[in-house]
Amino acid sequence: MPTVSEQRARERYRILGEELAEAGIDIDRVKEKVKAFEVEVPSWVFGEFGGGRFGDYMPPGPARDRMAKMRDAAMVHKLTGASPRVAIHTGWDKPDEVPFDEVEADHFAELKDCARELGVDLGAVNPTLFLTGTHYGSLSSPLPEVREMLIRHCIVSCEIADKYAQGLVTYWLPDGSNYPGQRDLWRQEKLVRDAFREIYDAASDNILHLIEYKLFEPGTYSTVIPDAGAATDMADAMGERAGVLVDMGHHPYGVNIAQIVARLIGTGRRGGFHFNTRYAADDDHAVEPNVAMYAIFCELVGGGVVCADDAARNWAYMIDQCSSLENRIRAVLHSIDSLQVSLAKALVLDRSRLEEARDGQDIIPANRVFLDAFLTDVRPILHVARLEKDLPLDPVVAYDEGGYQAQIERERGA
Ligand code: PSV
Ligand code: MN
Repeated sequence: MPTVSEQRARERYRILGEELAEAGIDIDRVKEKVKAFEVEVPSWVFGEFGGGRFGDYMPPGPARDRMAKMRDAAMVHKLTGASPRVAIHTGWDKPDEVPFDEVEADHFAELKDCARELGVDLGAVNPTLFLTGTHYGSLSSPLPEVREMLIRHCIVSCEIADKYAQGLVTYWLPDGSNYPGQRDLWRQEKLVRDAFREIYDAASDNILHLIEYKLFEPGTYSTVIPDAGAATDMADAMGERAGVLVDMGHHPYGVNIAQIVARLIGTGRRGGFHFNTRYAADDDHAVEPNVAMYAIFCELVGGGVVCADDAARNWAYMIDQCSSLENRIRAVLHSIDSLQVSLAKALVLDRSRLEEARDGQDIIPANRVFLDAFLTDVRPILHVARLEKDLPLDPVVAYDEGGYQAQIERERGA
């Protein structure tokens, strides 16, 4: 016997389906795409990383070791059915007893087994290029021994991705400078390019390498890979199996990220996303289903790189957030919900009416068609998709009503 809220969800789905059918949109097809959408969660969101402000405050119940992070990630997947893989950081998720420069791929066998037993798997592998010894840079460090050690670290990360994860490696470098004159800008970039080439040549052909850019932090005057153009250029220089990773929080306010996405897709680049929201002017906050996110999903859907019939066309989708204040599990659940809302909105966009409005060369009608889909309440689609996957209607509510948070706070201490 369906519960009242289930009945209501199905009734609202039926009414919305009739409305969408008038525009020639098949609600069941939209629902199937929403069911198919997957996004990776980062292991680091569940751990002790991200503090540094507010004294030693940490959102309660942080995972104290790498296996506990997998447990939290598995809980998120259990409630959403949408996050079967966990992105890892080689340096943070190695066994504690193994020194950073002695990490080998097989040190990740146990973590993979643990993830699989919990019903998830390892996802993107992130070489950790910003730990001890990298204060003068990582792959562009003026110290050859640091560069060599980190090139090896990246090659090992590729081996981990090949042997124990999905063949996806995502690079973020802390390299940059704080003042004009501090570094020779091109020399610094050249060192990174040469290192990337060495890593690419050493890695198996199965690996997809995605290069992440960031305008600021930790460099305040320059970063070596400041924007999508630089990342694209470096990926092109690296080789065919390299592309660009877009992290929402890494742009200055006002940058049109949807336009960057449109260009990457239009020029046939391989791409990936680190989802978050830009309020932090960095990558800490949970995703909101706002217009910017909707516009991005319109490009991803229109470009056929999300929930594509040909899965090989899909970009890599990951969440990258780690607030020092929010309950992290709840925040990640909220992000996944927000991504599903944004995807569903982009899928109910009446593209033929949009084309007509565009052809009419009038500004406002096209914007109104675009906003029609944004203003559509697509939650009935999400609800029915979840019911059909035996998932709770609202993962955040289900989390708050379940006992997991109290349990981890008890077990792990405040
Ligand atoms: C850097 O700010 C970043 O966005 C990169 O993706 C890192 O891997 C992650 O955050 C954690 O520092
Ligand atoms: Mn990121």
